[in-house]
Amino acid sequence: FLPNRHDLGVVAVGFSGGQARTNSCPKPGVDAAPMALIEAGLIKQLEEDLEKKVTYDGKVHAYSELLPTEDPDYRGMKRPKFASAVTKEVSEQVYTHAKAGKLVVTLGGDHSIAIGTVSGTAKAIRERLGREIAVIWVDAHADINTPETSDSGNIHGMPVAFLTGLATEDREDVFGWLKPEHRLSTKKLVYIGLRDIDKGEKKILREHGIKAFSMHDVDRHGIGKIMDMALGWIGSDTPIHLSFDIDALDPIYAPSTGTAVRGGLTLREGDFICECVAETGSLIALDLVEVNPSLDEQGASDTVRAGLSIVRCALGDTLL
Ligand code: B3U
Ligand code: MN
Ligand code: MN
Repeated sequence: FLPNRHDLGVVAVGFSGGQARTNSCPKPGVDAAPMALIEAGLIKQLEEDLEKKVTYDGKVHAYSELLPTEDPDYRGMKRPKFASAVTKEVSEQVYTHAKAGKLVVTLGGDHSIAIGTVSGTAKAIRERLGREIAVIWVDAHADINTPETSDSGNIHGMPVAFLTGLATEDREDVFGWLKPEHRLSTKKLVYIGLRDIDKGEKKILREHGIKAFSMHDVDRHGIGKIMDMALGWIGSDTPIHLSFDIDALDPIYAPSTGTAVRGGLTLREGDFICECVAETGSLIALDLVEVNPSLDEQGASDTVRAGLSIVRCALGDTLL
């Protein structure tokens, strides 16, 4: 039932509007990540070392044609119209690949783009296989704020709320385009790596019984046991969308990211998560987000290299 594991669709999303500090001054750089990853050899490695067939339009999409003339805060969200328009477009791009039976790799961009990627695969897999997807969200943060619980108004802290329907909006130009077929069940969501969660988010996680493995859990059980439990929760033969925020890794390994939090996963733990998902044979999509090569110049190449490793491991690169 799964996509052909050797047939990849790559989407490069140069979008940083989901972590705007102010309307006029977003924290720049995260939109440069796809090019940095590709220049470091990502596509080449997939094609040559991993022998994948890669469909890629050769572009890093900036979606500047979607930039609204005015984009005032709405329900506390910053740049809501632009983020909505971009993620809607990403959703259609990802949907097209997934519907055609491809495993979709999306290079971000900030994590708001997952509103597009997950909604795209959820819809495609429903139509193609009549199945609900599961999502493994690897991140220091839960990204499950609703517009009302968010302190920052940054949409990259909200994608999971919109995807699960915990946040909804009627306005078509502010995520109202998200329909039931795009959505993800809170029961099919598993977090790994959490260590910086807002008060409102904790309440949401608790009240909805969402499965979450924090760094405390990783320390207690070890990453091997965590992966057994995470995959056990999802159940075998369930299509898996892996959304990997590079800030899940400890800043020692991935310093170049917008909101680094100490005490994270080691590089090996990050790779191991991806290898375990690859072994299931159920991976349908991978997002790699929040790499920001312009922050911490020294660490940028380490961070890009860590990102490359994550992608290779998720796509089944093994030593033997
Ligand atoms: N929870 C905070 C911080 C945050 C979430 N995601 C990132 N940072 N990268 C917020 O803004 O919602
Ligand atoms: Mn994130
Ligand atoms: Mn994060």
